[in-house]
Amino acid sequence: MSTTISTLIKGGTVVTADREARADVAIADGKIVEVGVDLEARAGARVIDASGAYVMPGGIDPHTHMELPFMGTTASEDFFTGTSAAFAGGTTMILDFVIPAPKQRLLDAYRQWREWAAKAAGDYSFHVAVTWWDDTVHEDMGTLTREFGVNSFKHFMAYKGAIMCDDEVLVSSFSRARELGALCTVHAENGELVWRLQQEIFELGIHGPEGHPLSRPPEVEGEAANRAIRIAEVLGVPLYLVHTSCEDALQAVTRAQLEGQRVFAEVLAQHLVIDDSVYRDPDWRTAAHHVMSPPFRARRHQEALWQGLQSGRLHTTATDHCCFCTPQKEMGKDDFRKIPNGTGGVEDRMSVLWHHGVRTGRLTPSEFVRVTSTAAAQIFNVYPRKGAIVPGADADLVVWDPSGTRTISAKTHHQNIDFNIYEGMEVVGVPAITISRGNVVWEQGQLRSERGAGRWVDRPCFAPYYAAIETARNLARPTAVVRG
Ligand code: URQ
Ligand code: ZN
Ligand code: ZN
Repeated sequence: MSTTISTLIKGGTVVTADREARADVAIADGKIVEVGVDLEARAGARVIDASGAYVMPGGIDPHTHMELPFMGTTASEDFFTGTSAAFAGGTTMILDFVIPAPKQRLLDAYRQWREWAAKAAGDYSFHVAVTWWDDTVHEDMGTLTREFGVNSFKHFMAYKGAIMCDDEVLVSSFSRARELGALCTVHAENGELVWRLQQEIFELGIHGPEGHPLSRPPEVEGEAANRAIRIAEVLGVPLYLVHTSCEDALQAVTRAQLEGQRVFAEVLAQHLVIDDSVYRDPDWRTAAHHVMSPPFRARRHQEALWQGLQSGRLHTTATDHCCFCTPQKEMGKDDFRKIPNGTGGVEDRMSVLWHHGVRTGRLTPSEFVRVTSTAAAQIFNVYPRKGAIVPGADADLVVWDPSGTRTISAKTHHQNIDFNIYEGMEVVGVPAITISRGNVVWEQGQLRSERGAGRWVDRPCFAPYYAAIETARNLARPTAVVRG
């Protein structure tokens, strides 16, 4: 049965994670149906002229927090406005987070987040955070993997007194993830040290946003990264570190990877290009708007992160898009510990990475596709449905104009936040057209997103693969020689 091609993207250079070549892309019923040279458009099909442009898989942002209730307020970006802004930046799928309150059933929290996300314009999936432990958590993790398409569980090692996991929770949850073949992800900062440093710094009389990075030095992230990696190693589970922000954490990741441990790591676009001088800005609002965790670091960490990305030790890029407007940030006007942590950027990630990554020669176009889309699809097991340009894949595509320019600004962005951490940054490389499951949702500066058009994306577990590999690895370990 020949499918009726609805859209034909002609004349572009198709770029995937492993190659770039001149090719046309035919779309029907929301799927890619053919990729080849000089494809013919059927009568009635829309033809998109992509000559001079790249045709890439739609971006996947593996780390966002739309409408997150956090630190006494709720993030200002919701699932509709956030996935719409993502389209404007070339991103067609987000992986967000269900974050249960301590003692809240994971399943109840999951259902709540699914209700919130029903308004999404773009496709989405959820990591589910384990913020406490008892038998119901053990049970719900199983139900979420078997019946609800969840294959990743998040652990915050920071945020003491709120959602922080101690080692007991980490060990219980990582062990359960191993049984299920699910992936463990961590926010690696030592929450006890942060808590102590926050008190000491505040008592010294430092109450402004400049106190925030002082309470979360790189060592605090390095310790937690190493601890999570070692726990994962002993338990024989793969691990994914979110927002790796400094050399200290990257060194822990590098050591483990060199020893053959399966450790994936993510870097945020903003940590690659913004440094900690923002906290010394005389305008309180500017400094407060950059309060996120881990904080922006001294410039020397950025080169290490770029090297990590170029060498493949950092696999994915994300944004941790968690927006709080100025009045919300002012909740911490007199106490930096009360400034809601989070920054935006879901609309800017791909242009920032193209401008600072591809145009500087740090990344090839294919590496750009890998770190903005394909790696996340593969790690979280939605490839090749997502992150690929092959027949059968969802028609999530971006027609990328490598010479288009944009000056990033809160005055013109589509994100629901009154500040932009990249304010004034001039970038070269912009999405001309974004296509979500075959629908043109962004074209020449016009958003055509539709409330509720986004779909939940199931993510199957890896059980047979990881369990087998890790078991083999553990069995291969030299057994201790007990001397008589
Ligand atoms: O820690 C996170 O990832 C969430 C709560 C967003 N906030 C942040 O500062 N990164
Ligand atoms: Zn985090
Ligand atoms: Zn986050």
